[in-house]
Amino acid sequence: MTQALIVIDLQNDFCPGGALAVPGGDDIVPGINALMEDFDAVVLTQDWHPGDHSSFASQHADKAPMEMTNMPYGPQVLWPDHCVQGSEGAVFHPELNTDRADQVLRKGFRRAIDSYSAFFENDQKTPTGLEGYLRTRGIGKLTMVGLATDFCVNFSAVDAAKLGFDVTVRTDLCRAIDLDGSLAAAMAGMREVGVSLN
Ligand code: VGL
Ligand code: ZN
Repeated sequence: MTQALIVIDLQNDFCPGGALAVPGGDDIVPGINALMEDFDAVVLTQDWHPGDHSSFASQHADKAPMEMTNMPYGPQVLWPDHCVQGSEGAVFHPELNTDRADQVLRKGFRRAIDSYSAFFENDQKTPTGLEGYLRTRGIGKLTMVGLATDFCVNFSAVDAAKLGFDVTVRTDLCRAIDLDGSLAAAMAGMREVGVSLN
């Protein structure tokens, strides 16, 4: 079966020094570059928000980063401004081997909807198109790595498993935000839908 490595959001803003830095986010880059050798296909995802994105706390009066709000599609964490389209923070980590990528999938570009998952936006029904890309290439087995374990990796892995892909998350090549128990919840949620956690 054709296998793809899906590298989630390895961008400057999620690495130390970035706007939404994930602790140790850059430590995983060499291991991910090495792992690319083992795959038929490599897909990179890129968080790609307009400057006035509704997931930014700065767009909500009286809200601070990491607080919750209610969106028409459900509860949403409010983040510091990050991965703004065309900004340095949205660029991939400089050491990531982007040359090896067959496909770069941008997500979170609609102002009104966040998109943690590489497959569906946070309304859980607007597709990004990645499912079609993978299926039309005959790819059935996915390995996921990147940032952050408990948000974009988690949502991508759960959606992929629900869509019927065989999914492994290499947790040693992921790093977490871990907000109010989100990492433990993510691990349990991924296990529940049959994601292999290695
Ligand atoms: C992410 C929060 C906001 C992620 C993206 O890549 O996990 N987290 N946007
Ligand atoms: Zn984002």
